[in-house]
Amino acid sequence: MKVEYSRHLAAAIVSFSMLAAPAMAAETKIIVSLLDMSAVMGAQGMPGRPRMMGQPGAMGQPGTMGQPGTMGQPGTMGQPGAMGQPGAMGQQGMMRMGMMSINVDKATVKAGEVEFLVSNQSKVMEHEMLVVAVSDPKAALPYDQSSARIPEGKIKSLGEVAELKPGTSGKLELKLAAGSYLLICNIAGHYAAGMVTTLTVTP
Ligand SMILES: [Cu+2]
Repeated sequence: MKVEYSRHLAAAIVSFSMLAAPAMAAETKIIVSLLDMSAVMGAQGMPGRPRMMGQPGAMGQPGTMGQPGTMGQPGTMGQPGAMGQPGAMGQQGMMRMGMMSINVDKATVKAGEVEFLVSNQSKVMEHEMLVVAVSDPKAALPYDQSSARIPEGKIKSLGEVAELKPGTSGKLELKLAAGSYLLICNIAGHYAAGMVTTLTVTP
């Protein structure tokens, strides 16, 4: 009986230590959040962006942004249809400063299999995520003003989670070599509105 007990105890210790150990040989996972103001306002007090919409009068009508679904209705943004139209973005400092964004839970990962778990946290808008290999992450990507998009033929896109509806999510697995990458949303106007972030892959 004593032997039996010890064996169970040993098994318990082994399984506990496996639980406690860092995930072995598991591929790297990156949690990617696609955000706009509807996402931010929907999650009151979201860490990192508490005051973005807190400026009185910034949106013309304080309070209207707190109600899900108000974005995208003509007039509530102060400029009917301003979002997504080429040229409308970037003329207001606030819009440039994170009106839309891509957040990652880690900005540096090791080379190898990487799984992107992408969730569109918008309440009202489609977003997507492209993984673009770049030589210089600080250099601007080629940009087509007329469509307000990155011409995808002129960049090295490795893959994407395309056109996620509000509140939905998707996955993308890539084998990434060491180097610099950008994650972008290439829905019209969204890159210019801030939907770009850097991912560094180390050897
Ligand atoms: Cu987007």
